[in-house]
Amino acid sequence: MLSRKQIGEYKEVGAIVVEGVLDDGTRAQMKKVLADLVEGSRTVKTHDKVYDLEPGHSSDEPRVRRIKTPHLVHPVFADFVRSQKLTSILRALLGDSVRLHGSKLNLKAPRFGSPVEWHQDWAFYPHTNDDLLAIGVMLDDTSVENGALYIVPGTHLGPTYDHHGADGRFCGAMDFEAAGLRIDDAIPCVGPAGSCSFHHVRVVHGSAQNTSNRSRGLLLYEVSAADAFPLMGIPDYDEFRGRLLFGQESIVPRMVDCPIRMPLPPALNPGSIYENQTASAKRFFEVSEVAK
Ligand SMILES: O=C(O)CCC(=O)C(=O)O
Repeated sequence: MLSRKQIGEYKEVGAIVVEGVLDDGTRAQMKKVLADLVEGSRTVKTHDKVYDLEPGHSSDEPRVRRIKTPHLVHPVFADFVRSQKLTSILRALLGDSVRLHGSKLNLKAPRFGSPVEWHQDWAFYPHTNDDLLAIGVMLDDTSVENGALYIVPGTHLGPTYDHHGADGRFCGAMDFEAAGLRIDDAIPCVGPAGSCSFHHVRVVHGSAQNTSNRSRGLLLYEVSAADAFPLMGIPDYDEFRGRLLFGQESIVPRMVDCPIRMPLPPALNPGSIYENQTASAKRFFEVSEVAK
């Protein structure tokens, strides 16, 4: 499924986009499940185990920002991450044994879908080695206008930046300018619906508000080499084991020397990244009145 060139690009840039990974039938099924979930949010008043809500959400006008852990919400999302096409790509990028770390589905509805401030996933969940990545499954045609994910090439080989701009507490966002990064260097992960982006756990990324009249659904799976162990611990070992996608489990963590900052003290506003980032002293992406 992946050429040598694509694997080389992933290693050098820190991200690639592969078209045609999700078939139209499964995508239609996912969109239907999603539409039903959004409809079901009319009775939901505040963030819960399934829903993360946009500001202004109401029963008359449901505004859902994220479906949390979709692989636990509906089998269509649990099955796809184990599909043959996807696992063959993961094998090429992460090796023969791979575990699911987590999943989320960020919606970005037309006009008001929220931005996600610049960050590195590694700042949220450091492991004993950095063979981790996030898969972004594009449920819609994705362009700059409807809020594509931007990455800064090569940053997966650099420092782990401070994500503690809330009086020293973790806030899930970094100071892009203080880090010496330039917006002009960032590149969008765009593609037709059914494409998948694969971004390294240490690459700097973020995305703007959806300013178009088209939705932008991005189904994210976070995955790791099976011998990468989370430094924040394993609350439930049986649950951890159950997330092995393929290959062999191991109790021998592989350690590599790479820069780590712990997400501690924990976020003032716990919950999703959107909530964590509200405590950040600085914001880089604009939010229009309609989205406030
Ligand atoms: O939905 C997006 O555009 C960005 C998602 C992301 O980086 C995250 O949720 O960690």
